[in-house]
Amino acid sequence: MPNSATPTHCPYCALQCGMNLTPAPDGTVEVSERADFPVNRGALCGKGRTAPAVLSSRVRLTSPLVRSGGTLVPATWDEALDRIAEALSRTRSEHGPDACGVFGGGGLTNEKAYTLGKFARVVLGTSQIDYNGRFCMSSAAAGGMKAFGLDRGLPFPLEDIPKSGCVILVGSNLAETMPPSLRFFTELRENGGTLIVIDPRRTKTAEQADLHLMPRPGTDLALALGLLHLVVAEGLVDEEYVRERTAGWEDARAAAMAHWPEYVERITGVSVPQLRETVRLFCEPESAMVLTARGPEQQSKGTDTVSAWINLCLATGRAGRPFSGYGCLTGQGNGQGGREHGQKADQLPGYRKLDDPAARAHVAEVWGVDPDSLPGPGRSAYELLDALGTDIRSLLLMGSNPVVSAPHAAHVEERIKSLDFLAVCDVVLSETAALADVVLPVTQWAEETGTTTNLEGRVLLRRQAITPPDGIRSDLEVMHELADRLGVEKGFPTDPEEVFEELRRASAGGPADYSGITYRRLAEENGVFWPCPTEDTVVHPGTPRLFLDRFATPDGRARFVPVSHRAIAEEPDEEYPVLLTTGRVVAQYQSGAQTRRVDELNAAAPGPFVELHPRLAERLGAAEGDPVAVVSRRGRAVAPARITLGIRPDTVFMPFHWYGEGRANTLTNPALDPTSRMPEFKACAVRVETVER
Ligand SMILES: Nc1nc2c(c(=O)[nH]1)N[C@H]1C(S)=C(S)[C@@H](COP(=O)(O)OP(=O)(O)OC[C@H]3O[C@@H](n4cnc5c(=O)[nH]c(N)nc54)[C@H](O)[C@@H]3O)O[C@H]1N2
Ligand SMILES: Nc1nc2c(c(=O)[nH]1)N[C@H]1C(S)=C(S)[C@@H](COP(=O)(O)OP(=O)(O)OC[C@H]3O[C@@H](n4cnc5c(=O)[nH]c(N)nc54)[C@H](O)[C@@H]3O)O[C@H]1N2
Ligand code: SF4
Ligand SMILES: [Mo]
Repeated sequence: MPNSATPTHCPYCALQCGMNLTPAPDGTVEVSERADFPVNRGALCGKGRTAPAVLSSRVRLTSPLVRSGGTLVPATWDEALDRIAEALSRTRSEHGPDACGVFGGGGLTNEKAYTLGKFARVVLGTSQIDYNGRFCMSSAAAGGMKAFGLDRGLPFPLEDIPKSGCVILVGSNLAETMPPSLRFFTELRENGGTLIVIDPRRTKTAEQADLHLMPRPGTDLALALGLLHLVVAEGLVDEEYVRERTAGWEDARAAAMAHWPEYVERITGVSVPQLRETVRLFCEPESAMVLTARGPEQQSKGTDTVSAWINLCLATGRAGRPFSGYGCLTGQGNGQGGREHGQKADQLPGYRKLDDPAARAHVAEVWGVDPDSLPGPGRSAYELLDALGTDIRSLLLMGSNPVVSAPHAAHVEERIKSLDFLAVCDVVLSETAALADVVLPVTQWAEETGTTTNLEGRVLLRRQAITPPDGIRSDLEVMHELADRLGVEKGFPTDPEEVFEELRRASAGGPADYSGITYRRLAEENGVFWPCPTEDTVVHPGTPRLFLDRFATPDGRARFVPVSHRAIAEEPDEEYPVLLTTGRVVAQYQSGAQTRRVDELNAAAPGPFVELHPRLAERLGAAEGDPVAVVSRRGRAVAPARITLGIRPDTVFMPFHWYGEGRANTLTNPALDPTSRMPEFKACAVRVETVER
């Protein structure tokens, strides 16, 4: 490996900030500014700056581990791989292929996600594969597909944001979750545009807003419908646009008209004057955007909620036009690419559908298998985890730590413990890996090359910058070895570029067409936006902006979807009178498996807490820092009180990055959205109590 700086991208979130990495003689890696990448122009958050720490031998796994007499002990690669292959074959012969489960992650590169989907269907022959992206942006994906016929998080580059007239940010705390992106919103305001933030908490992001609405958690659907009602009542519908570029307006209009502003005020707690002000700020400028993140999406009605926000954009002519549109701020490093190439239960590469005969035929040909041998769609992530130990007897897990991050986590932990066999590939011994029968230590990020697709749909080359320690293999090598042991000798290359070449062919002609993208182009250009088909005579430039001429539906028109307000799955009552919502803090990432192992990040965010309003704290008799218990129908969690005026008095907030007694997901409700199968992470009923210590 060279000792000079390698330009690459961050391992963590969907911004995929550009950075330079230089190995130092003492074995550490220096992170330095890479100003040529337009998303972050050199800026990094603390997680990106400290990312190499996770790869140091002090914290990472360096040898395969196998369970022996109840404990995990070091083993050779052959021993560990043989055990996995034997367990999977035994499960398959005793219980059938669908008794083997596979669980992936949106942090895996495109090459890994693609190979994992192929491994499940071709080697194991199982339909039971899904991934943690189901917990992430699946509601936005479903809403985007319904309306536009295509799901790409943002249909425009982030650089368009400052040129818009108004942006409504619904349930995103990007000042903490994507800090370098805050600049685009600051520039928006400097250019005279307005920023509206909708969040039950006064977050660092909300502090930047011209207008901050603080709805009750779980009521974004009603809020969006109330705004659309006002748009109609005030004669602000763009009739010509609706006529020419959309279908289905009448039904959506009728549904919205039932949501009177006063009724919406009662549901959401957002006053009618604030609703009117929002409509004014959104409709006055020539262009405007709505961006959603996990706040409104992680609800058991997340898909309908996204549809309601899209309806608002369509009625006002704010989609498929310059500096206007609906977008979802995807979360994980490869949250976008990870949902396109086949690790999702119902999907084949190129964002093709597993139940579409033409898609099956195309992909089966690339894979050199009979289309009829491909299994059908399987269960969604939570349903899959819930079936562990019953229908699903063995699980291969790569790129997720569900013992911390899944809803109703104590139950999920029990399900995992009841498996006949669990194999986990990870960089560190996560809480889930600690339960495994075999743990494989794999290379990650700077130790290997691969592509990711950021939240803008920009495909990027993440280059290898350092040499991995001895004794570690890549996920691609693991799948190659397992395939070989399970009787499939060909079709599982270990070279990422070779995998990408196959992915190009598999995605060709699909909605997420990568066929015109090569590693060489990615190295020369600063990423390429999909769709990027192969063209005979010219090089396709990629597609930074979607829908400007037509939407991706058969007739080119966007679809309104009529939706109506409904309650959250578990409304507060006498026994559980408070609402719990959950989310993130800037210094920790997801289940914390990686960031809890970095000293600087731990010093900044050492543990869980319960954010609550002074009025609620006073009623409880809790002072700042006192341990408080939060109890739901699923369990009890304890963490110190953090008292703030920046939260609704009827709501408490917990970040979900920790295991143990402060694990937020002990409490959360696995009620699923009927379309996206997204769990209701953002609202459940709890009671809060003081704890004697
Ligand atoms: N530091 C850090 N950054 C991350 C991550 C991380 O774990 N840590 N994870 C990455 C990933 S995978 C993702 S998905 C993104 C997530 O990025 P965000 O969506 O910004 O993160 P969250 O904190 O989950 O939720 C955002 C906000 O939603 C609000 N909220 C809660 N309930 C509701 C509600 O009912 N309605 C509305 N409108 N808002 C509500 C919360 O108060 C919170 O401020 O972040 C990415 N970046
Ligand atoms: N209460 C609550 N729960 C939530 C959420 C919430 O807002 N509230 N948000 C949900 C969301 S949006 C998400 S995305 C999930 C995320 O939650 P998880 O799915 O648990 O995600 P991570 O913690 O990122 O776990 C990734 C694991 O893969 C490992 N890893 C990293 N890179 C690689 C690799 O290349 N190969 C392999 N084999 N392993 C690798 C890491 O070390 C880590 O152990 O949590 C969800 N859970
Ligand atoms: S904002 Fe996201 S991509 Fe950028 S440095 Fe931080 S974690 Fe990495
Ligand atoms: Mo996510």
